[in-house]
Amino acid sequence: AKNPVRVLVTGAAGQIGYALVPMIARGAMLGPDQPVILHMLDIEPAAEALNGVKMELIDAAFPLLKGVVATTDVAEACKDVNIAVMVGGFPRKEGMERKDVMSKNVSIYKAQASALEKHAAPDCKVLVVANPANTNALILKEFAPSIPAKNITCLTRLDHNRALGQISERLNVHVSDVKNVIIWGNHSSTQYPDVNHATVTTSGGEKSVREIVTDDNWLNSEFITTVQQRGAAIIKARKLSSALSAASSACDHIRNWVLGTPKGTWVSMGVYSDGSYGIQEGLIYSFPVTCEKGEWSIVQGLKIDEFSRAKMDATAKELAEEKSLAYSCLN
Ligand code: NAX
Repeated sequence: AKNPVRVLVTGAAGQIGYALVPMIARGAMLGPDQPVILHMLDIEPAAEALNGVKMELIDAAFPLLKGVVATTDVAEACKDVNIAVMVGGFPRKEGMERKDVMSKNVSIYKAQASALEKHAAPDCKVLVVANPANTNALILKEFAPSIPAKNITCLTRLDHNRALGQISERLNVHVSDVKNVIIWGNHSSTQYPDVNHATVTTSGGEKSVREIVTDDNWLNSEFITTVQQRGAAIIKARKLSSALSAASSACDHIRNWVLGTPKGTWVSMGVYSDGSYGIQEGLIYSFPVTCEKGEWSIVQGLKIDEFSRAKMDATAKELAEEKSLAYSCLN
């Protein structure tokens, strides 16, 4: 039998945490034959609720779940973890300045970077979910210099899956027959959901989405804004932000990263830019990637038209601004 993998979930007493931990314990993240030990971290005010989640995990009697650590101690939470899913953070509250929210998250991610660096397994893979996800991941990278930059990523897979979902609804095809959309940039409303390379599998073979969706106007405007604004639409409907879809996408992100992407398919991940597609180095930016043997690589050589270029640069500009704001919080 395989040795258990230790998976950290921070903010585990929150709503995404509550949806995510059972998925991990069922094998949705690492596969149906991979035992796991869950490490759950939250802060003191949520300690009792966190313990309640631990009780429920025990009560669910998951065959793959070989242990549960529930703690408010960051060092204990990070001890020997192989995967870290960072969901905990400080949410923006009404009337708060952007800088104040950034400042809170910078200090959280700075401290948790050090804890991961000291206590996690040396090859630990990190996924940041908490917003501002790209910039939190960047801070984590800066303050955990011994963790390879390629091991630190942020979640844009939810946006990617939302884009697949919109195409599938529009064409009335199954979502698993749609692939190779791209989310470029920031996990924010400036993200650019790009369908120029996306395809649909039909009875007549693989066709480009541009070819099948003849309404360019829909693809160039409503499709993009629907994906960009989907988080807000969920809040409006549920009075709570996305949780099950965020949790499921976090599992997809790690599963593809660790176990690979299918041949001919790419996914979107927020990763440290190496300058590909003219995106400045030093930002965590969402790119199309394929994964093999536990490593992602950015899909190269895609043709970028002027419309896309402008949108890709606009979201990079926002990330550069977030980065300066984050750095100004360090002083
Ligand atoms: P909740 O407020 O329900 O849960 C957050 C949890 O984090 C709480 O239990 C809180 O006590 C805990 N926490 C706060 N500070 C912590 C710290 N320093 N260490 C450990 N835990 C800490 O929020 P939820 O709806 O679960 O969302 C979590 C985060 O995901 C938010 O930042 C949210 O904005 C972000 N999202 C990111 C998405 C993405 O695609 N990247 C989509 C969904 C979601 O909006």
